[in-house]
Amino acid sequence: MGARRNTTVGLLIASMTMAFVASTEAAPAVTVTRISGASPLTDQACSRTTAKHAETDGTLSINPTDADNIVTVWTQDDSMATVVGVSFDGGGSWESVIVPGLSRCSGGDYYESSFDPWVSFGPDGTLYLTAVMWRSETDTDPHPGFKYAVAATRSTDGGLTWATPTLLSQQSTALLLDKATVTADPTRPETAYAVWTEIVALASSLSWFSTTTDGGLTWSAPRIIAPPPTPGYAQFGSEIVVASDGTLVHGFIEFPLPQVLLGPVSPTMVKAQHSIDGGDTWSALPVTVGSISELPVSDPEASSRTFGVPWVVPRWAAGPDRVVAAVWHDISADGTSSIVVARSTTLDTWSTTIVHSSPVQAFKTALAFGSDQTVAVSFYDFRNDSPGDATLGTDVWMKLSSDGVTWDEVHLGGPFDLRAMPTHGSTILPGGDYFGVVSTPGGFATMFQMGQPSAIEGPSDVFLARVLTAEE
Ligand SMILES: [Ca+2]
Ligand SMILES: [Ca+2]
Repeated sequence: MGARRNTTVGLLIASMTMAFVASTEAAPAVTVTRISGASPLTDQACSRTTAKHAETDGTLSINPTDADNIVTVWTQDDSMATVVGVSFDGGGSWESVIVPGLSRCSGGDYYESSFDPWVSFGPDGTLYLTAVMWRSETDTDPHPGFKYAVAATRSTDGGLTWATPTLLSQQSTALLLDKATVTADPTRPETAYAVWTEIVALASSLSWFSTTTDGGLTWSAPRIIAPPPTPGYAQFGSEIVVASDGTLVHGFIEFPLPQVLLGPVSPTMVKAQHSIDGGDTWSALPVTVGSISELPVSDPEASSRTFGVPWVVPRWAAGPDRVVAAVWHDISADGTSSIVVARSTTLDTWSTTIVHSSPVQAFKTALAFGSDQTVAVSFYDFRNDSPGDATLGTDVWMKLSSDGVTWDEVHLGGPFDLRAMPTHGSTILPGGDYFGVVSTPGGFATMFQMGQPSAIEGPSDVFLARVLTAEE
C-alpha cells in the first residue's frame, strides 16, 4: 500500500442478464444483472491478494430526476477503495467508478482504507456519498496521527464524477468510527444528513450528526443527537429516514455491553427519535421500537463458527402517509429465525410484525416502500443448503406485500457459497453486513452481494435485481 492513484477509473461492464422469470398474472417479474466484475484497482500496490476482485457491503439509490439513473456503492478489495456502479439505462448496463480521494488507492494521501459506503440522491439529482476512512497506527510520516475519519462527497452528474471529499470528523483516540450513513431529504432542497457512531471506548459510544443545506458543498460541525445510552449499553447502527411530512427519524440500536465481550446475554433495543425542524432539535427520549435477541449468524455445518458481529443493524425506510418502518432479523438458539418489520405513523408507538418465519437462519435484511404502500423486504437464507456438502448454500429473496398481511416471495439469486465470500475481519458476515432496496417505477430494485459460483470475477460480485410488480 502507499501508492498513489490519481484518477477515477471507469470500467464499462457489459450487462449480463442472469435470470428472467416471465410475468404471470400474479407473479412479479425478476431481472438480475451483474454490476461488478474484476476490480477497477489495477495497480498491484493496491491489490490485497486475499480479497482481489472482492466487493462487500454497499447500498443503492435511484435518481428522482431520472429513474434510469441508478447508482450502487460498495467496498472494493477489502477496503482499498470505495467504488460506485453507475447505470443510466435502468440497470441494464453499468460503469464502475472509483470514488476519488477516499483512500490512498483512490488518490487520497493519508488514509489507507475506506469502507461502510452509502449513497443517497436528493430531489434535484445531487448524489451524496459518505464513507468511513481508516489509517493503521504505524504512522511514520508528519501527519497528526488521525486514525479514523468520516468523509462526504457529492456528484452532480449521476455518479460519474465526484467532488473533493469533505471530512466531517477525524479522530485520533476513538476506538472506531463506524457505520456512517447519508440520507438526502426529499422534502428540503439541497439538504442531506449524515450520521455515524463513534465508539470512544468499549464503555462509551455516541451517535454523531452533520447536515448540509447547500447541496453538499459544506457540512455543519458534527454534534451528538441521541442522549447517551443507558449505562452498560452502547449505541450503534444509526440511520436517518425522512417521513413524508418532512419529519426526520433517527433509528439506532442500543446493545448491552457484555454482549461485545461475552456474546449475547440480553436483548438489544431498537430505538428511534425524531426531529420536526430538519435536525436542529430532537425528541429528548428515544422510543423503543422493538428488541432483538441478537444471536449471530452461525455456520450450520460448523456451528462453532459464527458469522457476523453479535449485533444486528436494522434498516429503516419511509413510505407514503407518514409511515416509517424498520426491519431486522432475529435468530433463535435452535437455528430458526424470523424477520421482523416495525412500523409507526405517530413515531411515539410502534407495532412489530413477523413477516417471515423460517426453520433455517434468515439474515441480512433491507426494505423499501413503493409509492402505493407496497413494501419489499429482501434477505438471505440457508433454505437451499445441502447439509454435509462442501459449501454453505445461500440464497437471496424478496418478500412483497401490499397490505402488510399477505406476502409474496420471489427468488433473487443463489445458491452461492457464503463460506467462500470475502470477509472483512473474522467477525463480519462474509460479503458484508448490509445491502439495499429502493422503489422504482413499477416495482423495486435490490443491490446485493453473492459469492461463487454466482460471482464470476473473484470471490464476490454485486448484483442488481429489478422486481416488477406493476406496469412501468
Ligand atoms: Ca452445505
Ligand atoms: Ca468481483
